[in-house]
Amino acid sequence: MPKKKTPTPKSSNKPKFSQNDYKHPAAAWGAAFSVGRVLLEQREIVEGVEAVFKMNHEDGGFDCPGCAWPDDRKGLKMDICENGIKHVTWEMTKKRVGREFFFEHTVTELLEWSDFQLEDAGRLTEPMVYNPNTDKYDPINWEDAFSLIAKHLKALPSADAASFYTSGRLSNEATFLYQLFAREFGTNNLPDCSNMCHEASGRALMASIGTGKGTCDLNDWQNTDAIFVMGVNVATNAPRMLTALGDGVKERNMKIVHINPLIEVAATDAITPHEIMDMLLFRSTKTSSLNLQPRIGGDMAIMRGIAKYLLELAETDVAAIDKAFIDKYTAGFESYRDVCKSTSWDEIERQAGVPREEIFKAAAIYRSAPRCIISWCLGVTQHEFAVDTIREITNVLLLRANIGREGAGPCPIRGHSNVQGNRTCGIDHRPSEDWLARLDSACGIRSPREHGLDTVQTIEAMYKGDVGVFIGMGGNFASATPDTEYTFEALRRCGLTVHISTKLNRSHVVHGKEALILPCLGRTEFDQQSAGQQQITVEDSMSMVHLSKGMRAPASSSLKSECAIVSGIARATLPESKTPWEKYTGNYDSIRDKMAEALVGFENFNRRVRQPLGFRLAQPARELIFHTDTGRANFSCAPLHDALPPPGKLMMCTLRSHDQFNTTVYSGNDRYRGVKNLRTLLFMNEEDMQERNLKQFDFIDITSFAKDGTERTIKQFRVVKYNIPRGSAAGYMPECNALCPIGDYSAQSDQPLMKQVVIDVKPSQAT
Ligand SMILES: Nc1nc2c(c(=O)[nH]1)N[C@H]1C(S)=C(S)[C@@H](COP(=O)(O)OP(=O)(O)OC[C@H]3O[C@@H](n4cnc5c(=O)[nH]c(N)nc54)[C@H](O)[C@@H]3O)O[C@H]1N2
Ligand SMILES: Nc1nc2c(c(=O)[nH]1)N[C@H]1C(S)=C(S)[C@@H](COP(=O)(O)OP(=O)(O)OC[C@H]3O[C@@H](n4cnc5c(=O)[nH]c(N)nc54)[C@H](O)[C@@H]3O)O[C@H]1N2
Ligand SMILES: [Mo]
Repeated sequence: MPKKKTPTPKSSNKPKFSQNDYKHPAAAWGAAFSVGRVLLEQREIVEGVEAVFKMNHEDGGFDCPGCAWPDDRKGLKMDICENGIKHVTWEMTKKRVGREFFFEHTVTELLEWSDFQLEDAGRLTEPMVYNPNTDKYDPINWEDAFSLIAKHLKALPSADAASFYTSGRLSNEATFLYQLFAREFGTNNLPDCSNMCHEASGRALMASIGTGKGTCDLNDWQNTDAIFVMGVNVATNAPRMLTALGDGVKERNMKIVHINPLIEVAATDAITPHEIMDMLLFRSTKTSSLNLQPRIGGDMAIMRGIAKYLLELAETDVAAIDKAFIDKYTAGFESYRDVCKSTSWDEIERQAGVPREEIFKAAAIYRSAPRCIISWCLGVTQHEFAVDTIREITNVLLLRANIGREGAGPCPIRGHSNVQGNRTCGIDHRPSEDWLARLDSACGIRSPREHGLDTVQTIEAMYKGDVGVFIGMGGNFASATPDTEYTFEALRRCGLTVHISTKLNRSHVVHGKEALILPCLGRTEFDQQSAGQQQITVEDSMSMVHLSKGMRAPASSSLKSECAIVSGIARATLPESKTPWEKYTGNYDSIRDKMAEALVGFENFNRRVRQPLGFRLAQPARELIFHTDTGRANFSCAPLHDALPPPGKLMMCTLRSHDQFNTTVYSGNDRYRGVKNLRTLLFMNEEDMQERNLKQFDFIDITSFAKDGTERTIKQFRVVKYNIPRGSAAGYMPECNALCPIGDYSAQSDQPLMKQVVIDVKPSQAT
């Protein structure tokens, strides 16, 4: 069997590490202290606090660049969170990475730095170009940088030999220009972070209800009777959701069912940070009615169990399912009922890893709730059969008409602050004909029709030499993607890599033969253009589009906005272009006027987005209009898939610690899981440890087993005992990405299997 060895990834381990049980509610004072520390370390205590008060507010301010949870912008609550504050202060740091920095450090030297050290160096201040003679980055002026990109792009054998990556931070306006440029240049190669994130949600919901997005808004969250929280670490990754959970329990006795192999802190109790009295009195709210702890990948079995319970119950309790709704609005119910009937309880229990009595309890809560929302995030999406699982979630919702009315519906919790808007505005490697035709007629271009490359396909194409120019608009492609060594090699084979970034990261030091770093404005900063100060727009997880306006002086006078950078590249590459790039850059209203023509739902964009709360994009499924093949909401009837790891092996998921934002690592701590100063770890069930003769904190080597038979090993990690089902294990991204095989992506969603890695663990050999 071929073996691949990957070196131990860099970590930000400090010598004194530890782990204890965390016994306090989520948010609360620990959150406040943790914020204080980050503010202090970034030396931003005064400005940081000021910025936070402006963030997410109805009367202006900037949209929090953290997660995509909608803002409660009614001015009543200061709906901010610890991690949002960390995120903003991280961007506002006073530290700078200018030409002196690059003069002092070779790229080879920087490669040895940890992810934390690279980003902590500070904000990038001027465009830099790689010099192979000195192995250092040298300053370059903007026009020369644009010309270098144009030279490489024009020399390619075809437009499809370039790939244009997006991270979900980009504004709607920058996104629109970016995809317009890529398509005018001649390719649909528009991979993005959502290819690793919620691609499965989009495809499942599209097939089931004819929209790629969830149907809920914040009002629904404030008016529901039960919420299922599947595979989300709420207190860390969507902390403002704690407000909705806490308020629901306090105000309406709302039921909350958590489905997660790990009992995350929000699955016990929480103090919402804006409730000052609760904070002062340490008054917490119990934010869980029931915790189910499935094995990794056991979610579909749980949903199937709930459906089976309801269908069995419906024989005596006619109100258990809503037959009138099913008859009027759905298709495929009979087949689904048959599938549920033929799936045995034994099989459901075996796949879920949860006894049927527990599933009955969840089903009973679901049955008793007049209105229910099911929400999910990566714990559901990053699996082989995620599309089937999300369709099963929708099946369960359809059985009780939990869609198209207040307080009910499917609700994917999106990741990056504008990842949903990016897709709406055209970051899609598989655009539909209708979408392209409308773009073409609005913009006077002829877009290519052939589908483009997604994230994994881009890596494979770079590795094979089919893609020679990589442009990353935000993000950290080298670290965020699977199969670290393979991806590094793929990037190094490119003729040119370009990164438009705010901070130094791994993708700048793992580069192509030629390489550029182009520094851009952050969301907190003024964006001054010829027509004055500009605002951008974003779309949150619940389809609300609103304005965001920077309020601080830029980190350096040489920074450009993302819109200006795209325009600069476009002007240099397409000198004959009829697109008014300069006009667009001068005044973003002119971009929005064009978007109003090109995008469905953006009519009168400039006017509507200036309403105090912005506007909500129409959701046909919410109005019970289903743009599916049948014109109805479709039940699916997939068989239950095998979620068990092979005998003797473990199933590993990769996840985030509390002190990181994707590849941005703020510290080695994971407060709610009780971990200090340790990131190169693997959480394991105690009995699985004993079986392998492992004690707490022992050094281990972890080997993953790919579908194609290849193996990858990371060394000198430490094992940490954790409350996780037997057979399941968890480690951090991006340290564990070296274990995610490039070829192991879902056949349904094309997403890399970042929560479904078959591994085994051995004590490390003495070194
Ligand atoms: N502070 C902070 N906020 C963030 C981010 C961040 O890194 N930091 N990232 C943003 C982005 S881009 C995204 S996509 C989201 C990510 O938000 P999450 O999806 O919460 O991210 P992860 O840390 O990957 O956590 C996955 C959760 O799924 C659980 N899980 C793992 N496997 C399974 C399974 O098989 N079934 C179930 N039911 N659960 C499982 C894990 O225990 C964990 O609680 O957060 C966004 N918000
Ligand atoms: N193993 C494993 N891997 C994963 C995941 C997982 O759960 N497990 N999750 C996946 C998911 S859900 C996602 S979304 C991806 C994230 O993938 P990416 O979006 O590619 O990565 P980030 O870490 O969010 O990007 C951080 C960098 O963005 C740049 N940046 C920050 N703000 C701005 C800005 O305003 N403008 C610009 N231009 N740049 C900016 C900074 O330079 C910073 O270093 O990772 C994926 N990778
Ligand atoms: Mo994400």
